[in-house]
Amino acid sequence: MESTRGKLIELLAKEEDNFVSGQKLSEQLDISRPAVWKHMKELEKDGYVIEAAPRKGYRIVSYPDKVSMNTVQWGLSTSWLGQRLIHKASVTSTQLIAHQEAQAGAEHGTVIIADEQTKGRGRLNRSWHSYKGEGIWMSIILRPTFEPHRSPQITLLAATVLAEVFKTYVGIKPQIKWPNDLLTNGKKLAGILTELQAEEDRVNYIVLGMGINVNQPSSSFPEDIQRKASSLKIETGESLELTGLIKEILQTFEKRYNEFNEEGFRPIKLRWEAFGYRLGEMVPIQTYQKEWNGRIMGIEDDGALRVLDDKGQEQKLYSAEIQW
Ligand code: BT5
Repeated sequence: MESTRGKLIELLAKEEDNFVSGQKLSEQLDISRPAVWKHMKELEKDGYVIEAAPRKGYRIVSYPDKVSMNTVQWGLSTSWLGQRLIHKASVTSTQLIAHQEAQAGAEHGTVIIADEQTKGRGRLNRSWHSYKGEGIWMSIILRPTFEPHRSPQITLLAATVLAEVFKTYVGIKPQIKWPNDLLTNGKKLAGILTELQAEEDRVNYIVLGMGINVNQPSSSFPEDIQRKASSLKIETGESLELTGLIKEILQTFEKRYNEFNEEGFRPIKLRWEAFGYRLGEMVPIQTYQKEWNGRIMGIEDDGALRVLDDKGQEQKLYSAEIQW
């Protein structure tokens, strides 16, 4: 974050519990001391608690637990993802805003986040419950240079990123149900929706939506999904700070997306398989034409699901609705 305010937060954050003098801040930021003071008042409005001590200077006592463009961008160590970030209190769907922004020319890596969605959507026009302030409802605009047929790999990439963050940052090991669900103990923690705007041989843009249940108690979920949905709080017993988690997801996503560009799908495939749900098990599969039983073997180098049917024949599934 290159703004004066961003630099100010970084200077204060570097010192942690120590005070930074108004003089030093004014010199380093090349602004007057009254201007420094004005910035502090603005930070307080965003939820930062600042201590100002005569002759010592300023320090940050606590960071806001409020998602905003500033609180997410502060300290975000990405180089392209989230450099432009739009935060809204309430929207119909972040996917919709992302499409509008992309059509108006928004750059690769633009992120749209909302506290609440009134018409959050899943695949096939299903709805996605997006409770105010209890989860991460976020869409990322990507402008990849690969061919359109590779875009389903983005869903798998996003799923492995969430799995990795849940494991290392939150401390729970989730499972990925192909292609877009993150589960724990069979319950859905997060879902991914990848929408594509493409011509025959060229992707105009991708809108990658992620819905992550973070701080809901189970009573938050409506009855129809209460048995099949969970949140990180339900799993860990603790509330999580949304901004920290958003940053971690964006940073990990950028790293893995860069790796995907340089090395292709293989590293994602290996990571995906480490989290694969019911790998090696026989499960009922419903494709458009028929219902059958198959053994989930893993994914192919192009992201298709590899399944052995009951005759031992290998099948590749690309877009089937799988019930298990
Ligand atoms: C998905 O669809 O899992 C994709 C969800 C993507 C949501 C994000 S939020 C940000 C962005 N903006 C949007 O409007 N959407 C994206 P699908 O696999 O079709 O699953 C939908 C099904 O999950 C529903 O039919 C319900 O059964 C269930 N469901 C709905 N809300 C849920 C929730 N909060 N937690 C768990 N399950 C839910």
